[in-house]
Amino acid sequence: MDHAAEAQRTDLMTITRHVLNEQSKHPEAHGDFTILLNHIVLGCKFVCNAVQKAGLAKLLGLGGETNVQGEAQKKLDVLSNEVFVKALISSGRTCILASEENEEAIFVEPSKRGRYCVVFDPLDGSSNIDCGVSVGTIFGIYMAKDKTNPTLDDVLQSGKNMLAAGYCMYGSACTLVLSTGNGVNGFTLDPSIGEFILTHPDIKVPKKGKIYSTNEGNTKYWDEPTAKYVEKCKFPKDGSSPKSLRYIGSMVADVHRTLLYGGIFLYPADRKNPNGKLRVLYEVFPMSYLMEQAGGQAFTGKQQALELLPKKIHDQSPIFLGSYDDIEEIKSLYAAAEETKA
Ligand code: AFP
Repeated sequence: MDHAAEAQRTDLMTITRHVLNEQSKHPEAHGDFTILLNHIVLGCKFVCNAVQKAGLAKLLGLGGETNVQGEAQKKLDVLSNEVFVKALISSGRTCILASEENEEAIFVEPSKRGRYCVVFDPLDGSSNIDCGVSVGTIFGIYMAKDKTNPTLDDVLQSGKNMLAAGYCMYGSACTLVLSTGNGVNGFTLDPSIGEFILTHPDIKVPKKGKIYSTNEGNTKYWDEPTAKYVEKCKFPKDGSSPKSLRYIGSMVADVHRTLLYGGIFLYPADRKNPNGKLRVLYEVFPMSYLMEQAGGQAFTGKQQALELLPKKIHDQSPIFLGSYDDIEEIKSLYAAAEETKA
């Protein structure tokens, strides 16, 4: 009998236990973050179940409303948003919420307010649901300056001030990846006990990867550094093998693969979208935070992604994130382009 394996099977590190362990390193902590996280986890379990049942429950199809980006909302987007908003408010630990699905930030009523601000995309990649592709929830957590008087500036902070970020991927397994500023850990939902169990401790993104991930259909709109970079991926001049292209079109799934296997995920600026497509608060920041915490980098084409200071809750930004060395390469191409301009 393999006693070590047996011990691991019976000594389960659940996500709550993990966060409580982290909390014990901060004697000043009151457990508020653990309570907040428990409510996020509840939302993830609910959405996971809803995504799996979507076809059966006839939840697929258009919800009849349009979100702030003018995209048709699926019923599951609406449902997921409602679940997260209600779970976050009922935690009693939040004061402002910014969701991809709500045009305006939500200010929690004073009697239910706590110190945290949560930015989130309840169901990212939802245009992929009809064909069963992995989708996910992305979230980031900040602290409000004054919970009794929260202002929009509390969610328009630089990504550097994020206290925690994560995503839950609803795929072949339900996987929650979390960082509270002390590395990145991955938890997989064990449906038999309804708990997220630590399955990917201390995730480190490989220093260099063999995969690039982008919507290459946009090539004709790209700027020169991006075009040059992708050309180098396909026709490397240093004798190395070309990189493989993998693109799902669902950020959580593309970033999850990048985190585990290495490489680069890019959604650059282009002539159609000069500010890129992906949203700073609830796509770019949480994923950049996770990538940096895992030893990788995140760059906008101009600066470190986490240094951005959003002006509006639905601001967009170009993004290049992934393995440290791969991001160094794109950074040097943008630096060279700047030098020729000067
Ligand atoms: P949806 O939520 O509308 O499916 O958009 C997904 C997304 O915001 C992000 O998850 C993808 O990385 C990106 O858009 C894909 O964009 P393209 O379809 O332009 O490649």
